[in-house]
Amino acid sequence: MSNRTLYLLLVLLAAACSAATAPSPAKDSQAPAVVQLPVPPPDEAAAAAPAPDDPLPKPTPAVLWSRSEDLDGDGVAEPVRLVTFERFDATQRVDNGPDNLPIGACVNDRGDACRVILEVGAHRHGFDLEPGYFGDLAIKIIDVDRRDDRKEILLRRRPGGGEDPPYVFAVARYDGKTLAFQELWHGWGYNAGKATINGDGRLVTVYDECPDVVTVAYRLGKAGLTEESRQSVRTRQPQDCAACPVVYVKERDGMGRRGEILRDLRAPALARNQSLALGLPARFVEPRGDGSRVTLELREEKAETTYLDAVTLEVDGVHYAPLGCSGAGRHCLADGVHHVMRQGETLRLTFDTAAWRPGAAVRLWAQGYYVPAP
Ligand SMILES: [Ca+2]
Ligand SMILES: [Ca+2]
Repeated sequence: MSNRTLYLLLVLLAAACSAATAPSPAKDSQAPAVVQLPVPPPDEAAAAAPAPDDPLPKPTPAVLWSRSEDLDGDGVAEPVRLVTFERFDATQRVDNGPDNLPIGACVNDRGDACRVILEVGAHRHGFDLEPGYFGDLAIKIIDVDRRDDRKEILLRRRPGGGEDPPYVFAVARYDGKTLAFQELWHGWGYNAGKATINGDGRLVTVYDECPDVVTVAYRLGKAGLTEESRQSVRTRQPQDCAACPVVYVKERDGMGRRGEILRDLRAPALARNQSLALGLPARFVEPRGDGSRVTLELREEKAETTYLDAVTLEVDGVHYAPLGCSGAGRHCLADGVHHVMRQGETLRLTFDTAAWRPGAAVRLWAQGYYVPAP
């Protein structure tokens, strides 16, 4: 018999004896009968009666960035940190600019978001990064208005699930009592997005959405940044832009834009099979019976006409045709018969695939071309 079994047996015997021999005293009116119990070996004592406040080791966040800055203008510097409990790939992408943190992508089992926490003193604000090849995060202290004593924090992120995604900005402010976090509007366009300040209380973002450039000016006030103006100026001819149908995937909370397909294939002679990696599959692959379902849309948003010969979805190396395609069909088979999409038109496609395996790559393939329409 082990020590443990012996101990439990003795406890049970002691309890049974006390119940059988002693009339139960009214609780709290009398001191309870003291029963001597054998003391179990120390390791078993811990297992049998864990202390209720037994502290579990707390995970320590990784510090991605830290500074000491007087943000609220009271003459005392606040500790400012960006921390995370996630793991990051520290490979720095050269196209992400010199001021970004060395974060190539965040790595986690969920595969749909990485949580980062901005700390100013005891105040915290958590926000998500979209992991992926283009995932990015940059942070710096800025002074939007040199005439006040305060400083602000500019954060730049880049959704990693698409291809050549834009840069997305947010501004955090600390007034000594609260930490406010404000997302700014962002446009689209390959690698688009710049934010500038010159200390006069304004912050300006510029997005090159070829053929137009969108400039948004904000003014800093008590309630944060308020949009002051938004201008869209045509700077190039549509036929000079790399345009093509935009790919959206059906996610839990709507359609998520993922990039473009048939990029740069702007003439019949350039027709070929081209693919777009669809990152963050955890967001859009729906379990369905023994398999999975993916729903996506191709939208012709620009002044052009797309000629789509065939579309397939590749999951884990296997190509799937859209539902409703059995052999021939305008966008089902690469046979020179095209599905034609004009500006404003959408083609919704559903794919039933084998069960998705976490970590498997998902890629959309399209055969075809487009013709710009000025
Ligand atoms: Ca301060
Ligand atoms: Ca200031």
